Amino acid sequence: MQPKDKKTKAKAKKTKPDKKEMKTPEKGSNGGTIAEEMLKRMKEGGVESIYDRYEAQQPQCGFGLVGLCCRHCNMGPCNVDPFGKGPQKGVCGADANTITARHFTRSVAAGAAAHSDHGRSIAQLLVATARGEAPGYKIKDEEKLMMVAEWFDVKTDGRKVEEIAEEVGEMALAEFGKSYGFQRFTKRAPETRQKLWEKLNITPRAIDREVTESMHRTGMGSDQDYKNLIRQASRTALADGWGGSMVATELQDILFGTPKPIRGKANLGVLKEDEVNILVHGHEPQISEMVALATQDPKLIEAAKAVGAKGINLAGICCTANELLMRHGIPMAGHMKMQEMAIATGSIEAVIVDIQCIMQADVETSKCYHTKLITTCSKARIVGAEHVDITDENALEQAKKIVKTAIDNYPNRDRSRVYIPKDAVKEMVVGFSHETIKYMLGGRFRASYRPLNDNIMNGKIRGVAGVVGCTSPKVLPGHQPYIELVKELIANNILVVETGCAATECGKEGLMIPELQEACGEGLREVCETVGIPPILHAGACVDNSRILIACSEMVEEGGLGNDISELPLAGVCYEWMHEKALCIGQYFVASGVFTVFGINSPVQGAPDVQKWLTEGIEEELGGMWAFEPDIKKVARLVIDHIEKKRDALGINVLAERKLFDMEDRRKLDIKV
Ligand code: NFS
Ligand code: SF4
Repeated sequence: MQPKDKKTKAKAKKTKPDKKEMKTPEKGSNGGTIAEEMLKRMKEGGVESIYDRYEAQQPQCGFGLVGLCCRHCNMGPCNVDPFGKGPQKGVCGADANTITARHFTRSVAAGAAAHSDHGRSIAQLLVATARGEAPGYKIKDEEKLMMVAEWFDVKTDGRKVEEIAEEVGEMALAEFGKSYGFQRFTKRAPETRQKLWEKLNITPRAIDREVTESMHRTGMGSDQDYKNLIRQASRTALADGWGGSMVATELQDILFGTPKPIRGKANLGVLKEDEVNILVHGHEPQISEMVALATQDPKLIEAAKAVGAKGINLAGICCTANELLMRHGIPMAGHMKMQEMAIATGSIEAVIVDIQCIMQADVETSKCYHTKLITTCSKARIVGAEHVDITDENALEQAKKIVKTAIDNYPNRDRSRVYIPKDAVKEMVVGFSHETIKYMLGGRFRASYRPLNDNIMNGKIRGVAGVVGCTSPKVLPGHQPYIELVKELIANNILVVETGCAATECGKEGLMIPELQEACGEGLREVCETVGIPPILHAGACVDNSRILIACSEMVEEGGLGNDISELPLAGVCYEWMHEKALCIGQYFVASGVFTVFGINSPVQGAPDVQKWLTEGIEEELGGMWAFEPDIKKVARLVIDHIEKKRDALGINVLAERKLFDMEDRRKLDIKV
């Protein structure tokens, strides 16, 4: 356990959110939240947690927190004093604006690299599957394959599915490294948006090129104009949102099926006392899909029974969990911040990890129990973990081996140390891909966003909010800002779409069920009841934010709500942002015209000009902008006010009032719209 020093604790408090403001009442058996309960048990058992390590880091470096630390060359590291007393320039002369903007751009590039490299591996898998080189995988959604083929100008007439899939996979791979041209999926954006990107010269080219150029421009002695740097951050982020992430989402749908509404369960209570518990954690569904298949192997189920277990129970953590849940209803144990808590139930035989958001600390936590931590991806090995290399060619075979390892480990479980909080399990309905939303709104024969647009125009639904992204230890146990936020939004008739760990957080607290209509404002409730959707829609993993982009485009295309995404009454929120991927998502939403609010702290706070540019000036250029707001109540207010501002600009607030008058008035207004 980490030593705690009262002084540092006192200082640290300043950076943490205000308790009273954010407390929500989800209770564990000891009266606190489930997280508090698990953390207490971990502490008592001498098991270190993410919060202990966070506390040990206090006070965190003030320069780093506000973006004023540069170590891009060896004349540094250099700091700029945000209070104006110490140095205002690095050794090379770089000022606060340059340092923060460079740092921001590098973070965006790292985020784009992570999502997009994930997309690349899916494209490689599609090619291997089409060539028959990836046993265990198959093409599950031919309709989507044909749709993507059309975007990629791949001929489909008279060709075999495999031929088409191979070419689509090759074309997708070319999106990463082609020498000329732009991301093909950008053509799915509204025309007005495409023209704006063209004018600003930020239409993304090859994905790898944008990441490389960002790394180049942010090195010592290159780009030193913060607005110019942020433009490159936009182009790189767009290469992810309308490129790498969209490739990942669409090709995963082709290989594993496009999600449809399905019931599932979430929270630590999904773990079973009498079954072999296997956790899959990470982001690449090609690995967890094979593990899921392996757990259904009758021979392995028999083997589990032979060691005294009733069966094999698979559960997920992080985005891998979202992927499995929305395609198969496989339960979700928790989000990023809960990975150690899941291990600390003492009930996990194996944690199978692939890439991203996997804490090195999991090695130590696993050692406190009988749990085996197994890495599977050559891109992400961890010292102290067992490594079983999984490739497209050997995935199913290796997955079976790992499942067998977990089964063999079951007799080593120390029952006296098992604690699964039983009440901690909630039902949720997931799988709202944009195709599903469209279908549910419009019906089988005329899938369409028309009913959504109409209900936004008539004011029953005020607008839409995307609530996405990470969880962070900077939000203390017992505080659930996402929960507070989404409750406030639906009460104000705002439809919420969620992805990533934010979605997990709300799902595990029982907020993703149609019955939640009770908590909605009247208009939203009426629409949700009629259409049969929950007011908080689970749209998938973080790469699936690309689904939200497409939904936005389709809303514009449907008509009545302006000519561009920036005119729609919508906003994005990522309160507990943690990973660089979140910053990249934020920037591609802003560059797509969306007002985007991040919580906790601003990464560019140390440079007032950059902060002002991102939160004000950039709106003139892009139609979207950032806000950084630590108070969750104010976050909700910002979203609601923004949505009303957009409604006013569209003239639909007027329309809603005057509709009560007579037909004459309506006719006039209809023409206006
Ligand atoms: Ni997104 Fe998913 Fe979670 Fe954040 Fe990590 S799991 S890709 S990065 S922490 S939402
Ligand atoms: Fe310092 Fe400039 Fe080098 Fe950064 S690039 S470390 S500010 S000298």
